[in-house]
Amino acid sequence: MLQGPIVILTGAGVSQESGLDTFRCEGGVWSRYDLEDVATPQGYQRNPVLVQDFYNARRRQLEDEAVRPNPAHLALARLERDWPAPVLVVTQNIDDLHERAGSRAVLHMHGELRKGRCEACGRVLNWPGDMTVDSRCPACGRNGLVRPHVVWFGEVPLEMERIFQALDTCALFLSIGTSGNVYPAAGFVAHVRERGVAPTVELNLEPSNGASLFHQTLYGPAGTLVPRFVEALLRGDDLGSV
Ligand code: BV8
Repeated sequence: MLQGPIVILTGAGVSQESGLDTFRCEGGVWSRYDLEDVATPQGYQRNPVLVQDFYNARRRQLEDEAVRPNPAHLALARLERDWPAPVLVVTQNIDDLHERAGSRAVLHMHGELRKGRCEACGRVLNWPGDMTVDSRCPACGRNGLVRPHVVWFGEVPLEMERIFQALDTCALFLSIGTSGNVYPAAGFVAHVRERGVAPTVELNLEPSNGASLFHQTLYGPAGTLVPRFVEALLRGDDLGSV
């Protein structure tokens, strides 16, 4: 029977049934914006107003009371509560739906939409409302140097040391709702496989770029698959039978 710590990588697919757009699916975020313009430091340098507006729109969407944790988020929070070893969610998402579902061990490797960072004093700030190019840092008082606390392409993801420590000691690696396009997250499954100890499982709507690297793959909407998978895990079922 499977025992020990679980690491769960999530991507935009886990929030899709909560009404948040994914990036690379039909009509996704990158079909409406060029990521070079809104998710790179160069894009921010070129047109900070466009980038601030891009994140303001996504932050406002998160405020919409129709955007709530879905059964996948809730099942992962239940797994953390009921599993007899640590459960760590490593999310590429910048929404706060895992936390709102009740997950407490969550690492946002690409940052958080409802946070800002002052480039003058370095402080990470709670920022639930709009941010502009003139926003004032409440910590140091400087104007115009607050940016979204988000990891853009070409920037170093957050918490990498903690993430690799968890990957190196996990008894199970789950990947949920990610296309496996963005590194280093897309490389986590290969890293776990190199160790050759923990089973690796992909739960997604369709095969990701890294599908062949998973011991087991299950396809369907996360809101249906994840509760079923968590139920089977907690019952001690053989994972192959899920
Ligand atoms: C870095 C900003 C150096 C926040 C994002 C090799 C090694 C290292 C780096 C690279 C490398 N090759 C290339 C790179 C550079 C680059 C990169 O990966 N480029 C890609 C385009 C090739 N990586 C970087 O620049 C990273 N930094 O490497 O620094 C370093 C490396 C290691 C250690 C130290 C330093 C920084 C990457 C972060 C970029 N920022 N976002 C924001 O605006 O949100 S990434 C962007 O894509 C999104 O934020 C998202 O987080 C991320 C991943 O997308 P997914 O979550 O997978 O979403 P996607 O739409 O693609 O897929 C959704 C999936 O869900 C689909 O498969 C779909 O089928 C499924 N789905 C849909 N609905 C459902 C569903 N599944 C289940 N149920 C449903 N209902």
